[in-house]
Amino acid sequence: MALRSALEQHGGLWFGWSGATSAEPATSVSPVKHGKVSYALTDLTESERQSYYLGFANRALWPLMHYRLGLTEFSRADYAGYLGVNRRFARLLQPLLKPDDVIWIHDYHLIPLAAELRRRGVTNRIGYFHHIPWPPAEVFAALPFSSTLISTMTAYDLIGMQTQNDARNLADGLVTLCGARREGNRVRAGQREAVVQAFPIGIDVEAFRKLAAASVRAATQPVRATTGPLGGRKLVIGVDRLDYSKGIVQRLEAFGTFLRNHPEHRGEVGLLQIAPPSRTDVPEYAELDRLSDEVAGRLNAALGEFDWTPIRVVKKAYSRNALAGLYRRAQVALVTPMRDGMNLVAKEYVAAQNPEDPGVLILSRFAGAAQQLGEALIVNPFDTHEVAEAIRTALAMPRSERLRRFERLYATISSTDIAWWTSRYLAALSGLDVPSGDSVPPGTPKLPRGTRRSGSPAKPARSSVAHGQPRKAGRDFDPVRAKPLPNAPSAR
Ligand code: GDG
Repeated sequence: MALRSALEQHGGLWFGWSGATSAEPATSVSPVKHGKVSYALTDLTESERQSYYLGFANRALWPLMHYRLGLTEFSRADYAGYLGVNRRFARLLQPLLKPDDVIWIHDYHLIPLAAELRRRGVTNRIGYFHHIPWPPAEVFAALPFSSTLISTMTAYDLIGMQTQNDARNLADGLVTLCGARREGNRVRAGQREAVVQAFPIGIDVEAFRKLAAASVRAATQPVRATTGPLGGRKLVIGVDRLDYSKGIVQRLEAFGTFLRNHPEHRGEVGLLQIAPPSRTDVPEYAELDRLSDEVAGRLNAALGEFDWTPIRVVKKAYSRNALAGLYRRAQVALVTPMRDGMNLVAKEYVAAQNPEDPGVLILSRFAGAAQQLGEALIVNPFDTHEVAEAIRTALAMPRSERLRRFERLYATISSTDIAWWTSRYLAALSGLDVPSGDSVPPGTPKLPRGTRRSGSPAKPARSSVAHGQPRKAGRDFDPVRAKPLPNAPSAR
């Protein structure tokens, strides 16, 4: 979604896997134009899907990047498939490139693509963005051929990571595993030099805020349905692809511990976990599917009543509209991945809140988002007791404190929204110096429309960053004194 808006704005060519398989590998690809964007899609063969996508990308790189060595399944055949598909993509893409094209490559499925393009003589500027964590060099080194694979990163001019921690880990890896030299955020290897920098991804805050408010106003079906049977009950929400990195099973256990330790909350609150299945062909995901059912079933049987089910796990995808309304309806969001590149659900939950009566975000310290969203209740997802206590604290939090935290969080997500991310990354990819950092840029924080800062007239929010220009320092903002306008929406 982030890339679609960037491409529609600037125009360009989208190249990638169609998501389908065909019997023979394609030898060429013909772009199809829709508006300002051309799409060049290619199928994989079934054997490429198995080795490249399900195998190396999702059973080796995904767990490794999420620090899960125990789940990392390496096979030489899968690695060969991964390199082969990247080589074929380079062959298909090269004839479509124009000399002044800027090339933006996305995520861990395509790490060696720039190196393959360079081998074919492509000299354009090429950037890479890595959506998931990058582990410390000692963890990455456990992957066979780790030095060869990481060395292909030096074919990029710009490498974008979600956090400074990830950028540091990658730069360390390039130094220790392939003898690169580092100077500030530049890494040199042979004739090449790459900038390695954090670009924390954001969301379209304003659009999501509107979607959530409209969804609750219109009482869309899932919102109505969770409001009905829950009656006056409070709602704790979790939304994640069914993936072991998201900590869903540990979260269910923590909710059970909360109800055991605080029986006065039984019957008063329910956890709704939306968990659309993903990568169902990968055995580790099938096991997670089974385990999450087992844990939810066990806890519901032990703690539930005939008229109250403490945990609902729904394994299907809902519309974005419904999701936005549910976020706004929920008093608490549990975003507790064991490790996550960023986690957009955390940002969506904040964007969706009613500014007059906001809910509380509980956030894992191991989500990239925790580097920016320090006013959430930050927890260690490995500590069931700590998460259980955070649920209690969130449910009991006075409105004044919820407002104070929410205003800071909202200011952060809106000043580092998707337009900020795109413009910063594109500026850096065009060779401009962009200030480093995954914290809020200095400047006046934005608040949801309808909220007015104490002592200052209501005025329209300033637009986000301009390419690499330092922002002017804003006046200090005291969120405790902030007062919403009387006509701000109040319905949850
Ligand atoms: C990777 C990195 C990084 C979820 N359920 C439904 C649904 N969703 C949407 C959410 C959110 C997105 O999917 C999930 O984004 P996350 O960021 O939480 O996680 P990943 O899918 O693992 O994404 C992650 C991200 O890339 C971006 O760089 O933040 O760390 O792992 O937008 O709302 N959407 C709909 N129905 C659902 O049931 N419509």
